[in-house]
This record gives sequence, structure tokens and C-alpha cells, in this order.
Amino acid sequence: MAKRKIAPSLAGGGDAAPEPEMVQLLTPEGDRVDHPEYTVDFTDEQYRDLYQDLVVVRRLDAESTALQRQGELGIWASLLGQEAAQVGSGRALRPQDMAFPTYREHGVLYCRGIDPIMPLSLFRGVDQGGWDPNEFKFNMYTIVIGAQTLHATGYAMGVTMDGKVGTDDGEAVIAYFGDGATSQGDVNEAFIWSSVFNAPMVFFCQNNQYAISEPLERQTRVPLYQRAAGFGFPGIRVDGNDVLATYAVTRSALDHARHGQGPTLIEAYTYRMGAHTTSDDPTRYRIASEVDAWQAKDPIKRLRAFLTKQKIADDTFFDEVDEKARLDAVDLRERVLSMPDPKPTEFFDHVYPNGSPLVDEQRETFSRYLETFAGEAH
Ligand SMILES: Cc1ncc(C[n+]2csc(CCOP(=O)(O)OP(=O)(O)O)c2C)c(N)n1
Ligand SMILES: [Mg+2]
Repeated sequence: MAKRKIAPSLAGGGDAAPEPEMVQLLTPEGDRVDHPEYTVDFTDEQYRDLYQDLVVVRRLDAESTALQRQGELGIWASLLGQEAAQVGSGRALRPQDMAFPTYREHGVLYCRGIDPIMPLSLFRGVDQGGWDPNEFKFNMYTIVIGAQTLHATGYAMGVTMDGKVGTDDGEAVIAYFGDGATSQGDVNEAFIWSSVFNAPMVFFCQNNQYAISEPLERQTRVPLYQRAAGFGFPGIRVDGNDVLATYAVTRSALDHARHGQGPTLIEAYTYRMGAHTTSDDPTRYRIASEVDAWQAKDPIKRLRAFLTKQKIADDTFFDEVDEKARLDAVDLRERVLSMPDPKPTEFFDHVYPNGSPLVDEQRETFSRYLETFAGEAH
């Protein structure tokens, strides 16, 4: 164990004012540090499982980016660099907890036990990307920035009304969003409603430093987690590249919520190592040295260093995990390539559950239009 009690901030260099401290349990070098309030108590097997989760979600993400580059997906929003924030918080959820993701939470989706193929049909454009949110306790991906924080708050208020908070088995709700989303009215409204109705909410902000090309300093003059104070609930910054700290902080906030003690804002301090989406070119707005500095804080490298130093895992284990990740990626690719194309008129079928004369008319018109192409190659 290292000597110091609270790790100093890992905030990127530069001459800006010193960044506030954040909760850290694992340094970038892979050393465990203590924190007065947060800790984890994993078995060796659980540590190895966490490592496997991180490697697999990164590998599946890389495969999805490659599929997009080869024209097999319309677009992809990569989680590269944010694996620890997502796996740490995702594994902290109890089965009864409900999660509301953005479009980037592939790692949380994986932790919820959803087949990683599910969102790919959305990004391939063959369907609306569906799973049963109630079955997996994981809502649909939400593209509208910040909107899911209000959906989550309403849901969480319902959880309270149903009498499902106040015990160890209570239900907590987590909403994921980005640094850019904190500038949205929806997010601020969700903070207010959650606060005054004491909703069992955890607001999990992955501060990956950018909203597309807009850097963090265009969203805020104060550290994001400090905003919570103005709404009347606790806020905390955690090292989002540290899967152990992220797990510990999220677990604690969820337990707080499920016991009826109201919302928490968690700012997971991390970095988007890739592009915003495959439609973006980050070299146009950020410099390579910044990316290099964050590379040194990589979430997977530090856990691997810890497992090696503590003799919890060896090279044979790391090779096995790589091989599992490779096979999962091959399987993902094969299943994406074999997705059937939908009928062009199919989307009319899903507008209303029982149909509507107006939609029927639109389907007819569109079908007649399609017939004008009959016999033509397309
Ligand atoms: C209401 C709304 N406004 C604008 C957009 C376009 N848009 C898509 S992603 C994005 C940036 C979001 O940044 P952040 O919240 O930091 O999340 P990140 O993508 O970095 O995970 C914007 C402005 C949108 N999808 N929805
Ligand atoms: Mg962002």
C-alpha cells in the first residue's frame, strides 16, 4: 500500500488553476492507494473479471469502429478511454437498479448482460435498436443530449411512489450523461426535480473533456461535480480511469439513493481517446501531446500492472483474456454482417402500436414511389 491517503488530481497539465482532488484507489502505475471514505474488497477472481470486462468492451468497441470504417455501420460512438468509468459504474449496479444511458454506454450495456450485438442493429440502420428495458434494467440509448436525465428522474420519482426505496433491497436509478450535457436545460431540470423530490438518483457524468469539438472550459467555470451543491445534493469527482474508485464511489451513491437519502452527482474524470463519433476528426481541435498525456493514465494498463504486481494474474491469464476478446469480436462481426436488411416500408409498422389511417396512407404513397424504381439496379 502506498503512503499517501488521497491521491492528487490527475488533471491534465497546463498552467490552469490546480484541479480539485478526486477519489482514486489505483494510480496510473498500478499501485493501490487508500481513501478515508471509499474502498473495495474484491476477491482475486473479481479483480480478474473486472480486467476481462475492460479488455472485452475495448475490443468490441474497436471492432465496431472497424465495421463502420468498412461501411458496415452508419456511425459509431466509441467508448475508447472510458472503459473504467463504464465498467466500474456498471458493475456497481445491483440487479434491481435501473440505468438510463446515452449513445456511448456500450460498456454499461455489457455489464447489464445485454448481448453487445443489440445496439449494432441501430447503428447499422436495420432497426431501431431494441431490447426490453425492463428485462435488463437498462433503458434505450438516447441521442438527444441530456433528455435521459429527465426520463430517469421521472422514473426514480415513480420508484419512490411505488415504495421501493428505504431498504437494502431498494431500487436506485442511474443516469449517464457527458460534460457537454451539463449545459442542457434538461439536465439542470433533472437536478432540481431529483433534489426537491429526494429521488433515488445517481447522476453519472463522464467528463471526457469534450462535447464533440467543444472543450470543457466552454461548459463551465467550476468543476462540474461542485454544481451539485447549488442544487442541494452531494457531488463528488472520481478518477474515471480507475475502475476500482469508480466502482466504490458509484456503489456508495447507489446505496445512498436506495436508502432514500436522495441524489448524488458523480463526475467521472476521464478522457475520450478516440473521435466523438466516426464522423469526427479530433486532430482538428486537440493536440497530440494532450492525448499522449492521457494515454499514460490508461485504465486497462493500470489494472494489468496492479494484477501483475500483486501476482493476482500472469501472462497466461492475460493471453486468455485477449483470445476471448478476439473471439467475441469475430462473433460480433459475423453477426453484424448477417443482419437481414429490413423492408423499406417496415418503419411505418412501428409508428403506432395499432396503426393509423394517416400512416397507412403514407405507407401506400411510399410503396408507389418505390415501385417507380422496379427493375432498376440500386
Ligand atoms: C439536444 C441535442 N443537441 C445537440 C445534439 C448534437 N450533439 C450530439 S453529441 C453532442 C455533444 C455531447 O457531448 P457530451 O455531453 O460531453 O457527451 P460525449 O459525446 O462527449 O460523451 C452534441 C452537441 C444532440 N444530439 N442533442
Ligand atoms: Mg463529453
